[in-house]
Amino acid sequence: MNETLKIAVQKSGRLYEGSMKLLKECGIEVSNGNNQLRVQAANFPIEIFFLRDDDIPEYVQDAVADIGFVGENVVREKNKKVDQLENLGFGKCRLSLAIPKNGSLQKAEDLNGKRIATSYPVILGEYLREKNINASIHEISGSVEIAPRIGLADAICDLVSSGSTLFTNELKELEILLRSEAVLISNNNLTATKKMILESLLFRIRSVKKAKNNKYVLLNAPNDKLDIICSLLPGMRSPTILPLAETGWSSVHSVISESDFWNIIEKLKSNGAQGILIIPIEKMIL
Ligand code: PRT
Ligand code: ZN
Repeated sequence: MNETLKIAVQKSGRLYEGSMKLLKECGIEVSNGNNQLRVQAANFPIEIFFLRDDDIPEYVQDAVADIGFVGENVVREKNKKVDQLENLGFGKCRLSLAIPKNGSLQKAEDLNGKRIATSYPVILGEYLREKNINASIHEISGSVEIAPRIGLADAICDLVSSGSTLFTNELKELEILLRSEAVLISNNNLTATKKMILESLLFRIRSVKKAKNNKYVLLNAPNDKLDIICSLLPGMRSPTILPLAETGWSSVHSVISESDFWNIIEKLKSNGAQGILIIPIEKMIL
């Protein structure tokens, strides 16, 4: 039988959708209809294992799976011997210290002698040692945010995304310990064939990510403004310029990065560009 790359993905939870969507965008067809534990992709040599996110780093370290999609927060907390190869652009959150909104605690140093509830004792322990803060860590596995209200802890260290959980529990963020998103981790002893499959998968993932970070822009410009407009549009090489039926006007096509988007659009408009169309890019191969 030909070798396949075994990939561990969260079975259900916040990373499931993003992981499956990314594989789909990479052109990998998977059916997980019957809620199977493992499934073979139809058109790419990978086999997907659906697991609890906490177990993924260990399974990848022990070569039960070859690679995995998992939150960087879990990778850091579990501290297994795996290679972290690529940020995946979803599952974004931060691991933060939070304190009661109207309590006596004001700053990190006030946590000396206090109790902090968390599911991340390793990362929190490192932080406290580094800052020379002598607080006790209470490890709990869920609903960390209620710990101060029920008198179990004075502060918490938990994942935050929108901040609404902190808000409804009358807590406020004090400090960010880690910014996290889903990452691709790999066993560090893959066979040559598995490495080749991984390279091919990484190439697809990077093409999808690049496309998401860029937009295709089409606009009309008076010919006497083409120089200035083209200088605002670096593109993949240089912009494409095509004459319009109306004399004295051209159509300009290019690619701009999401981060520059609003800034550039304003400048294009003020330099005479009209009929600007912004189109999402599906894949981008450089
Ligand atoms: O069953 P399994 O063990 O696989 O899942 P799980 O329940 O341990 O994990 P899950 O699905 O909750 O989270 C999986 C991963 O998603 C985490 O390890 C993070 O990498 C990522 N992630 C992104 C988050 C959040 N955002 C997030 N907001 N994980 C958890 N939360 C929780 C947080 O713990 C808190 O309870 O959401 C609440 C805060 O959210 P906001 O929006 O109110 O701030
Ligand atoms: Zn978990």
